[in-house]
Amino acid sequence: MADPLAEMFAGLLPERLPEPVAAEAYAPSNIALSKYWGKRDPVLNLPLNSSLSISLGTWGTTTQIGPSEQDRFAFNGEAMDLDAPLAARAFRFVDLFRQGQGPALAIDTKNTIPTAAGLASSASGFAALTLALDQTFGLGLDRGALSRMARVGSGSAARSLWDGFVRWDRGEKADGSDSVARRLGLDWPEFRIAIVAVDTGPKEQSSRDGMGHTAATSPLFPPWPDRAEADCAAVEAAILAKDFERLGEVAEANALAMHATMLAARPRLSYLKPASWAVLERVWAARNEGRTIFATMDAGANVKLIFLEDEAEEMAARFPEAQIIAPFDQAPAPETRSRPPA
Ligand code: 2P0
Repeated sequence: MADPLAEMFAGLLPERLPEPVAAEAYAPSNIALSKYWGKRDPVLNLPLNSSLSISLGTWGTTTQIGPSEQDRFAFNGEAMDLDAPLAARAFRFVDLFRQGQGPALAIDTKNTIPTAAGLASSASGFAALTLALDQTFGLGLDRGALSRMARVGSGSAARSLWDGFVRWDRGEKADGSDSVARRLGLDWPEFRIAIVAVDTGPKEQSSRDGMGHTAATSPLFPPWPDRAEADCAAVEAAILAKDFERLGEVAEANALAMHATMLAARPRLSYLKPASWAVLERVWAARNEGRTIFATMDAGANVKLIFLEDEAEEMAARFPEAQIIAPFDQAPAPETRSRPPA
């Protein structure tokens, strides 16, 4: 088989797909504390470095799939044209599952992330779609296999198959079979994440294009993969030791280093806007005043703050505009992650 993606999915799926049944699945969005930025294989969507995230509890995507006379796609309750970018991308992924066998499917997907938070949702979207496809065909695949599949839809989706802290291992193998995510076996109930939404409009460039452009043109990119790998190990160690200061320091430095690679790209890629920098200045001022609050930023202008519950009052006073998430309080029980509809 010449197509490595078809080969990968054929290796994970049964030869004949069962008839689809109605199914529903939920997956949370996630924020990386140590970032994925750059691919070692753009076809299998394999990362240059490992990354580690925190899942966002009830902020995510619920996807229903059922048999249909023809393919249909609805997003947040509105039917979409199948050649609209979102629907087309979703069905390209569905076609990897269908392997040319083609039972028509109706997909209805809804985000539970407040729109004003301005968070991208490809991570929870592809994770929920993968879980729902597993259910609709009654496959019962293990989470590792589902994580590898979701990764093909969007890299960060590999991490959205679990609650809590999740590490996506870079892996070494050319076929990507060891590039898989797993949950760290530790809860941190006091851990908080706050979203400071400074710009909820469309972003300058998709993450996928931005990553490719940075890797291809930024003179600061070559040292990034090794640095990011070391940061990921340091973030994991800090979480396992529940050393919040160490975690915050490395996570913030890692995000800034990623943005530095983008700023040095030619031409420059600047997701951060003046309002983002203003939030960062407030975070650094808070730290100078002894507060234990750190920042991280992704491929967009919004700033995410991390802190522990004992800083909640200070946080609310200093960042009244922030939306605060308690990822371990709000996490639905694992058995509710993927279920047939009532
Ligand atoms: C992350 N981001 O680790 C990093 C930090 C954005 C900045 O993963 O090309 O949409 O679909 O694999 O997953 C966003 O990139 O990229 C992302 P593709 P994806 O969260």
